[in-house]
Amino acid sequence: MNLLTLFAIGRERQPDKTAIEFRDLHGSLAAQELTFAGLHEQAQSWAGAFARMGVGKGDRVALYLCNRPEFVIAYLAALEAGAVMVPINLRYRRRELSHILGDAEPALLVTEDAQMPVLDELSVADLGPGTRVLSVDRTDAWLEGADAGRPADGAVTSPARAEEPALLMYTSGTTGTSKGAVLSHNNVLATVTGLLSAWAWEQSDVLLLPLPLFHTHGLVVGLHCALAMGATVRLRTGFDESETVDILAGGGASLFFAVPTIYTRLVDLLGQLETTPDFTAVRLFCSGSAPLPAEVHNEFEQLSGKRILERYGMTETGMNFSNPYAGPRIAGTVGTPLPGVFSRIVDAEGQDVPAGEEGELLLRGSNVFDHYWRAPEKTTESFVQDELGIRWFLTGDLARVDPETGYMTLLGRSHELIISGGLNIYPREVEEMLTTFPGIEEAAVVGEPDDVWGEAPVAYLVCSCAIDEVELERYCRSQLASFKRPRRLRFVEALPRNAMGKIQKHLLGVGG
Ligand code: MCA
Ligand code: AMP
Repeated sequence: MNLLTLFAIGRERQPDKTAIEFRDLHGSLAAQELTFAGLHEQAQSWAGAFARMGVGKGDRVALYLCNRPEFVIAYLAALEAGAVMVPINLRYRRRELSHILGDAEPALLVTEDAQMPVLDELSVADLGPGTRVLSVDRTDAWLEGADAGRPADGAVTSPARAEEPALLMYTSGTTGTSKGAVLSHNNVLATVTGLLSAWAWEQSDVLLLPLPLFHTHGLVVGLHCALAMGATVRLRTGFDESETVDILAGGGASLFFAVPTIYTRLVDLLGQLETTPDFTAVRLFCSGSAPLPAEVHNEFEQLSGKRILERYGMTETGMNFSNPYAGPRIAGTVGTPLPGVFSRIVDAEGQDVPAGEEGELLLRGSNVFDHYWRAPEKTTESFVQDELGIRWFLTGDLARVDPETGYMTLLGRSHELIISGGLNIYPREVEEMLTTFPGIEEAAVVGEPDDVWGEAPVAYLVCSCAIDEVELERYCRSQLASFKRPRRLRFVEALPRNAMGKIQKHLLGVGG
């Protein structure tokens, strides 16, 4: 079974039911509704066009699109063609885009007219000679006659086998550039089937989804589970507090998946309302991608009457741990392993620690990816083998299991990763960019606590001359996704270093 056969099960249950109900909250895209059958038909048609353009087994199809039905159509079409989908964060700019495109070498870059100004900044070399750019707003230019290339039986394609790759997902790299995690159909299937049973998905479910489809949370946890179950997704281009409360209180969704920043904002809004909205119709509120502060967890319950289910995942692994659907959901924990996920917590020597003690979390299971794209040494560094020869993935997350409840708490990360509003920022990438600004000699970026975003990047700078902060902010925005730009600058004479010359980041920090 591959992902398409899984989705066919959902579709065939009720082909005429709404699969995607779409609204563009801030832009000008038309509202749309697509049935499962309609979605399938369009995906087939686009797959025909892709195949006629030469896209085949194992080729990469990159999507640089906002949340919109065409994202889903293009994704399914890529799978139909046997291709591997590469989702790209819409906030990425030239530096990030050229790295991903250069590394993935996609045959197609499927985008939209609104992104053309960003893509116009890319040179031919950035884009790669073999990459063809298609806008979903101009399907006339490339979809016409797509059916002409379609065999009589309607099978346009060569879908992949279960062990072949479905997704190439770029995740922030410790080396300053992101690396592509290759996820097979089987890997994604393992997460999806695990979640369908763990969270008791039903065909009648309606998921309100404000999260971007270019990350695992929106794509795999949200879209994939809904397609597999034949449930409806109310897809939004982003998050809007008032619309969310209106839909949820109006009985318009049974499921809501979000990151902690979204719950923080909902708590703020709910706290200001005179009457408590009735969320009875919502059977599950989920949080993940970053730690959900216990006070937000508890305040949300007081204000909404609903207890959030927190879970834990990674791009490389899909979902790993979850609080129970039926059972106590403990704030500050991520619960227990999902079906088919195996975990260990080890000390610095790689020895298992007793329950209650802290160590690095190791994972294995069908959900765990096999390798990073074209980066064998990064793959080797990311796994260890046990005495039975079984490979365990080194998550870099520090964790402890409560000996009484068996629930796991995440304590931090062994790398320097900053998570801002559910989006990852690797300090090294920002530091490298900052030192290309005239006058900045050295830069160290650290995460500091932030009430709304969870963490925010703060830059410590050693400069040879006065820096124009407005100019620097403009430069940061032009070089990297805007969420990565330092929120505060601190000018220092020198960065603290140890005897080896390594920057001692722990000596920087709040007010440091
Ligand atoms: C937006 N901005 C941010 C962030 N998002 N700044 C810091 N951190 C962020 N996360 C900035 C923009 O750059 C912009 O700045 C300003 O906020 C307004 O942008 P806007 O798009 O209007 O923001 P928003 O719509 O309010 O977005 C906030 C958000 C969004 C809804 C929380 O960040 C979001 O969807 N986050 C979730 C991402 C996600 O799905 N992560 C999962 C990946 P300016 O105005 O200055 O330009 S992790 C994953 O998938 C793993 C496997 C897992 O476990 O789930
Ligand atoms: P990504 O690299 O985008 O796949 O993000 C994965 C990382 O997000 C994990 O390694 C964790 O550090 C973090 N993460 C995901 N879910 C949670 C959670 N519920 N609590 C704390 N951290 C989380």
